[in-house]
Amino acid sequence: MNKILLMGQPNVGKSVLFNRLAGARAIESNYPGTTVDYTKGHLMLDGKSVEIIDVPGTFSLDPKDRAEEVAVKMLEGEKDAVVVCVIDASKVERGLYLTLEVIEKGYPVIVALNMWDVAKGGNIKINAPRLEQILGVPVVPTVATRGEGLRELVVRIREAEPVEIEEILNSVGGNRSGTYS
Ligand SMILES: Nc1nc2c(ncn2[C@@H]2O[C@H](COP(=O)(O)OP(=O)(O)O)[C@@H](O)[C@H]2O)c(=O)[nH]1
Ligand SMILES: [Mg+2]
Repeated sequence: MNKILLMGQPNVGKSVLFNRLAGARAIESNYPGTTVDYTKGHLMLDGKSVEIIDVPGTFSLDPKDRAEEVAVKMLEGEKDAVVVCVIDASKVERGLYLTLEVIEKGYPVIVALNMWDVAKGGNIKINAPRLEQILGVPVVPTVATRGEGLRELVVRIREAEPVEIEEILNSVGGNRSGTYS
C-alpha cells in the first residue's frame, strides 16, 4: 500500500474523517487541468507515513460531472491504493453501489459506516458484522465528528484485501447461472 483514498458520495463525512486522520498538515491542491480541488495529507500506519487523499465525492465510477471525473481518474491513477469507502450508515443502500464498483475494480477496500449516530437516532439498525461477512472486507461503524471508531478503522486498514465479486455473490447464495446453489 502506498496510498489511502477516502471515497464516497458527497456529504457522507469524508472530509471530517480526513481531518481527523490526517491532522494538521494537509495540503489542498487543484487537480491538473480542472477547477476541482482535493486535499492530501499523511497518516502514520505501523510507524510509516502513508499518504491519504480526500477524493472528491462521487456516486459511482461512471462520472456525471467534473468532480466525479476527477474522483475516477484519481482511483485509476493509484493502482496500489487501499480505498476507504465511506458510507452514510443512515442511507447504507445508497453507498453500497460505489463500494461494490471499487471492489469489482480489484482494489483492497475497507468500509467506514459513518454517521452511525444518525442511523441509531433514526432507529436504523445495520448488522455491520453481517455486512462484513457478505462483502468480505472490513466494515467499521464510525462517527467522524466525535472520532468514534476511527482507531479501529485505522487498525483494520491492513486487513483490506481484494475480493472477487463472485465471492460476494456466493455469500448471498447466488451465482451467474441463474440457478440456486
Ligand atoms: N452526525 C454526524 N455528522 C457527521 C458525521 N460525519 C460527518 N458529519 C457531518 O456531515 C456533514 C458532511 O460532512 P463532510 O465531511 O463535509 O462530508 P463529505 O462531503 O463526504 O466530505 C458535515 O456537516 C459534518 O459535520 C457523523 O459521523 N455523524
Ligand atoms: Mg468533502
